[in-house]
Amino acid sequence: MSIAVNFERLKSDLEELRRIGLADDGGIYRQAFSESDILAREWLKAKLSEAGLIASSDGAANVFGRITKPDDSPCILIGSHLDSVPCGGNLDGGLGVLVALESLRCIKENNIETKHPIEMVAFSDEEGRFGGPLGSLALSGEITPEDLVNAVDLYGNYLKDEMALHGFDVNDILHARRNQGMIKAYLELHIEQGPVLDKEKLNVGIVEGITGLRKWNIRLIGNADHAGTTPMKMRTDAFSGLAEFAGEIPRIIEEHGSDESVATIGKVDLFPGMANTVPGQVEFSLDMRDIDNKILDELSDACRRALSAIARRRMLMFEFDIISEIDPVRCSKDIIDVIQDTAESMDIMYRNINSGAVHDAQIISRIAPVGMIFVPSKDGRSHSPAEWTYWEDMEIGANLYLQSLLKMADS
Ligand code: HGY
Ligand code: MN
Ligand code: MN
Repeated sequence: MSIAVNFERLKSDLEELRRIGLADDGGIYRQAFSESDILAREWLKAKLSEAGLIASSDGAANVFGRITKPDDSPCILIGSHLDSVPCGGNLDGGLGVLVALESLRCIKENNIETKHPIEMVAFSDEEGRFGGPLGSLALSGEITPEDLVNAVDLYGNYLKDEMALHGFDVNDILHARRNQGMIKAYLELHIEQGPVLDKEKLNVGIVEGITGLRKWNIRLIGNADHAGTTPMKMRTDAFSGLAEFAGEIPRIIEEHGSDESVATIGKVDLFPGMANTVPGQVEFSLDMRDIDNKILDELSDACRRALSAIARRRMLMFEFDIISEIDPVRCSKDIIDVIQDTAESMDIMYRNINSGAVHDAQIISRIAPVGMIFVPSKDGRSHSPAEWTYWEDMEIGANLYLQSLLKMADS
């Protein structure tokens, strides 16, 4: 192996990053455009400058780092994201960003000249607090002025206001688009966030397909009534509608989904939310995924039909907003081959794998070929303080990433 990552340095970076947004419950709170998310971006920029790399950011507040000054030659883009879900883990996105940083530092320190320039990125709002993966959507030119006006989180905070709090103008997002052809390829290292690699005691997963996603915000509206005086038969109880739908999900997946289909109700708000009042309205999120787009369409259609039947039967109003629709994608076969050959030359135990999580790579695949390297998640846990990857797996994954990157940058 020509050069290797400085793993002690990578570990200490991870430890420093973990302290940004760490709460007493052990969770990471680096939601997009929160104080700690902004701190993490500033911290990364300082790390880039400390390493003598050229730090910059764009209108979507994506943070970039390069060894050489930007010119008009297509680059190999590498990176991931620093934002997290509330009470999340430090490795989801953070590991990919820091392995990209470490790769750039190694290449610079060893004075390696590559045929194609390499640029790293920490994308904004990959977790989709305000809808979809904002930073990569902005880079691929998919954000419109209308998206910017309406971008709001599940608590009613508008993107434009959250960005303005930190001196960003939401309209600058429209200038973040990279011209077609300016990205030759994209490589991302990420934790698997699932149980497969850990169960099979493998060091690495080489990603073939990345799941598609349909994310809705749903309202069922009935009447708020007195909990004591309203007979059961006279109620239009919105929560009962949700409860019935939640019970229907396993049947809907059995009849319309596949073994890779998942559906999650992650956030529920009841109105008026009092113990002695029949809930007049319920607002909840629905996150549906599958690796096959046709199945995903059938799954979402079946959910829509079930919800309208339940609403009709219970005399409820049913409304839903589509928050995000991301199609499943295949990673580039050429990049998979490069990673595979490199893994074999390094005697790394790997398997090819599909991703049940969505990633910035999915969005970037619309403008460039992409590849992803997974490292195992202990017990498959993620989006939780239990998220962890053994140090040796991180080091093996980081070195595979660096060697694969060097091949891509000279191909
Ligand atoms: O939702 C996801 O799959 C990713 O963590 N944003
Ligand atoms: Mn992630
Ligand atoms: Mn995540």
